[in-house]
Amino acid sequence: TIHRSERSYDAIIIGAGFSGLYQLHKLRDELGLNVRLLEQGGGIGGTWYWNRYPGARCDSESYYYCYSFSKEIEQEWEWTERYPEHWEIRKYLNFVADKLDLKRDVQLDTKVTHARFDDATSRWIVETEGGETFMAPFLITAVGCLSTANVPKLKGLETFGGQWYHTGAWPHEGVDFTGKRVGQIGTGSTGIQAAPVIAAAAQHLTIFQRTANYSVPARNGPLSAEDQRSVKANYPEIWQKARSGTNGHPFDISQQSAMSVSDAERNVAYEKAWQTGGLRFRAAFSDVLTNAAANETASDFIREKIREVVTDPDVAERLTPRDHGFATKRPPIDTEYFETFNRDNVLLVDLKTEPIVEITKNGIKTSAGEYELDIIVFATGFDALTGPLLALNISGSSDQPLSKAWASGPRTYLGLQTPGFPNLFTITGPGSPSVLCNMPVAIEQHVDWITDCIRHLREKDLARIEALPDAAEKWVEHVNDAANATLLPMASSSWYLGANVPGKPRVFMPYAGGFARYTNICNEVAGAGYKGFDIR
Ligand code: NA7
Repeated sequence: TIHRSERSYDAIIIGAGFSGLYQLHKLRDELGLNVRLLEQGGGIGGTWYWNRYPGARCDSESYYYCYSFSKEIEQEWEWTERYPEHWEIRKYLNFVADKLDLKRDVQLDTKVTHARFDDATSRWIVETEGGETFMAPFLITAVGCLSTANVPKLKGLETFGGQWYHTGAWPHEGVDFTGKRVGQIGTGSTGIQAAPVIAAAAQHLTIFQRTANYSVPARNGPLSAEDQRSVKANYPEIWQKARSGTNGHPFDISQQSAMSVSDAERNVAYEKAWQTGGLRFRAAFSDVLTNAAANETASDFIREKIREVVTDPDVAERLTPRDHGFATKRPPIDTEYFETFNRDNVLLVDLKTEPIVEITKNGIKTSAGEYELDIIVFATGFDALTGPLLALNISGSSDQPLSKAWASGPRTYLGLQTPGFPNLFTITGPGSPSVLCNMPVAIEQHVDWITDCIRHLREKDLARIEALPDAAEKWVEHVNDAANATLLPMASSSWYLGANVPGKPRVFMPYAGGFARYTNICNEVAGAGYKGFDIR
């Protein structure tokens, strides 16, 4: 049955963040396609539409956490701080969308509930919560990697008498912490950003920590006019550097092994990197992420810093990470995180020694007793990478559900396509390097590749492209090999492995072989007529 509301397009994009907006621009303005972008939020911004928790800020530096495809945008836009806060990123994306007149093809408040590939017509049929149906030969997901909130299923949460919030779905009107007793669960990147800001506003903050974490000072601050000028004059080199490295950040990683220098020299290098701050700390030596002994030197340096900053030795001890090496989980960066534990109104609860028993009407009960709270903040992360895709209820050729194809972990080719799901492209999908990269640089590469691929198909009058099972098999193997060449799979509680979500298959999901290497592989595949894909 054909519904009156059924509408046909050349391509449907899901998600209006960095990925979806750029993909819309490329397909519409370069290929001349008729495109509809569906977005569940009430505004554009993707992840940054939802992540408005106190202290929410990007860990990539503002001058390169942005698009590189337009010189005009690059020159016109002015960032205010070294790291952009959530509102500034939304403002930027709105600026870009207005400039390129993207919003007329973006449909907000539209949640996709199902997407099904119709073999007979080689088209995707997309259904929304509002009962609309959209059809297009190409479906492109731009749903992000860290967009499906993970709220732990704690006994009694429904009985809690106060308010609770997940950081990734923060109320737009904000939360007033004045005079409140707040409990925060989680000490990942998000919790580490939020805690100092909440502590400053609330009457009292109790931080419930399961795994102690490393963090490096962000050293945030305003950008001077001089900084702006110099960045704008040097963008070609900045982007060139970002694209030719391992992680899409335009800074050099030292060529020197941490094990090739004396203890004193090593400390000088780490101290300098500590003062520089942010994700650049990792770049102090070449082998921090590949050599366990080298990694231990970085870990030790930070452990020592924690002991220096935190005045109560017992609290410092509980804050000291021991069960994983620095940056084997995504390394947080902070503004006065460890200092926060020196405040009189902040208490650390170590869930390794006193696990949560249940949530009560009055607060959180651990094995050691009850903590009375007015507000609980879940900084408990996301069902990363696969979560947002599985939530779309995608079924491919022969009605095969994606959940079944990925039952034992995601299996993609290049992170961009999955066998059995023709004409479906997954921007920043599992098996791509995106989450280990400065995201916009990775996104632009994915989108450019997808656009070239669709251009190729249309020029050759081809209707269908599908990753071959064998190519995906080999890619998954390569993703595993690349991960095993690093220390990253060793952090057993990492979301890279899906370990933060109970019951999720433990598979190392991101491609850790390096961004430049990944780009070369993608280009080779395309250059060889889309090797590893079945094209009809
Ligand atoms: P993360 O990095 O996944 O951190 C989540 C935190 O929440 C982490 O400390 C977890 O402890 C903790 N957590 C998760 N579930 C529970 C339960 N059930 N009980 C207690 N504590 C729990 O998420 P973020 O939002 O901080 O950051 C996500 C990414 O966003 C980040 O990596 C950047 O790329 C941007 P655990 O370590 O698992 O023991």
